[in-house]
Amino acid sequence: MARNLTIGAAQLGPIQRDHTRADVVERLVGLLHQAAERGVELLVYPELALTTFFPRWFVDDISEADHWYETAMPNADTQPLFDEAKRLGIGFCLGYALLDNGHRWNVQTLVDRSGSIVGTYKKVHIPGHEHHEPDRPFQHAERYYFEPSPEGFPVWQAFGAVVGMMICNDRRWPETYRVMGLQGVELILCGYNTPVHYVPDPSQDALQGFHNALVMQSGAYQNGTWVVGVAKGGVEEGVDSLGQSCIIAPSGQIVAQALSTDDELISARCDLDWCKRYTGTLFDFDRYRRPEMYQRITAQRGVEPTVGG
Ligand code: ING
Repeated sequence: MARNLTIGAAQLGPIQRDHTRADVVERLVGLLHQAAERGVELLVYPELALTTFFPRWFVDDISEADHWYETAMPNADTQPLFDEAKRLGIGFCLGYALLDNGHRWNVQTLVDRSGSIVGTYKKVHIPGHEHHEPDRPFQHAERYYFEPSPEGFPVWQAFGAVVGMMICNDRRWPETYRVMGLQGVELILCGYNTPVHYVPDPSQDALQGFHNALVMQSGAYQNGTWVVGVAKGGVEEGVDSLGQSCIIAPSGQIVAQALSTDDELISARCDLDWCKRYTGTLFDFDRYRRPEMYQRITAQRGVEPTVGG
């Protein structure tokens, strides 16, 4: 018997610096209405879905950036989204910057169909740099603006599934998926902002779409889980970002993909029982994994050469 959940990915086009939260929430609600017409039960928005990707600018005094962070969720600006989603009976996942007791986090909050908060995930793998790098065409100072999560990768029971979350750069790391896979995850929700131009190595620019699909399809297949990747794409404050939001089955196949780099809804009817075809066979972890052979994975961070010199 199939356990179906209709999932939507609400890709966003750019959010410019002078766009207000109210402007953005109007766009989010517009996508929510499209989702309702398609029978979507869970709608996933991108990373930092309420503001422009502000880590592209450096400010010497970080308190000058406080206005980019939410201090509560919901709040006055997002309440219309919470109200409308609840009225329609649609759950959602929303990425934003959170300033909480002096701590700065890059987060996604999952809300169920009755409007209750299921949980908030904090980004674990914070990419980019800590300090101003004036020679760059644009900054990626996430390591200045956000602390790395100390909470790891929890999963939650919601939407009749075991649900986990990850944010942008997290999707490039196999450990992200595996830690959730070891908790029986069936659905991983991921928002991202991926500049097409990778400043440290421009040879990767042409591969951004390939790498995006590569990591999420591999993570889905190797852990027998659905993965939903949702972009904020297009040209934001002069920086071109990848679209290509997609919904990926536990087989690793892409079942829906965005065609634009703008506000665009994609959706799919996802059979959660599809996961078992993988986790119950060739990826039966309990039967086939050899954790005693993987000790380096948690014992060390960087490479420790064992040969050569
Ligand atoms: N963005 C990037 C990603 O993994 C990154 C990482 C860092 C891109 C530096 C470009 C430059 O797609 C986020 N938001 O994690």
